Amino acid sequence: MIASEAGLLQAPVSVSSLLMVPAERYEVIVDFARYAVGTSVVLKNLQGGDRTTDVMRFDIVRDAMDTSTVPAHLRTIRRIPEADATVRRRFVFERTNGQWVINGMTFDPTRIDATPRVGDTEIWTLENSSGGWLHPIHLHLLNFQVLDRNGKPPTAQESGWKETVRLGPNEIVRVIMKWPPIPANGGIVGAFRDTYVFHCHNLEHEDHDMMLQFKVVG
Ligand SMILES: [Cu+2]
Repeated sequence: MIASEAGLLQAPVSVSSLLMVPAERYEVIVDFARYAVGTSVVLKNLQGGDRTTDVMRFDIVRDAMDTSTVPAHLRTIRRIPEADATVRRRFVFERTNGQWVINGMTFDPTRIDATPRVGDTEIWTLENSSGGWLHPIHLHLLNFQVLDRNGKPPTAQESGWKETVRLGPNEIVRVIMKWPPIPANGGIVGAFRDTYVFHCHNLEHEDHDMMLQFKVVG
């Protein structure tokens, strides 16, 4: 595995399976060299039950030479220091009174739920207190880093730049982000200082307004 939603990882991670939730994207390099011609390799969805178990089949039909290698170092990712954070926010994702809510609220286009300031570093604590449900949390506008998951550092798979994070049943995930600094040319400041949403990316949850919005100010 070499990349997550927002680009390359610092180093490749060797995996035989990946835990993925809706809206997450991972990039992988598959080495078929070990398989003989005539072999079929099937990419499986291990959580698909009997509906979507087989995702994709690769038929090994010929020999070919590939001299490429995967670099041991892909890019340098500077971890955002936790000490840089000056603002902390907490969002609780749950099901209440038959509705999917964040901090007890559903989406309201006339309400601003957070006003991060340009240049600030923030830590968001995402809590899933309604056991049994998994919520993929997706932020618009910017990429973040996973600070910890249930108090433990992120796995290598989750250690790159992200814009969607898995929030499993009864989990607490902290993410850290730096709000876009004012760019030198000033040209896109206006675009930053605007209203954006963040939401659960389960379609049936987001379609029932499990979404809040923030307005970037400053
Ligand atoms: Cu959800």
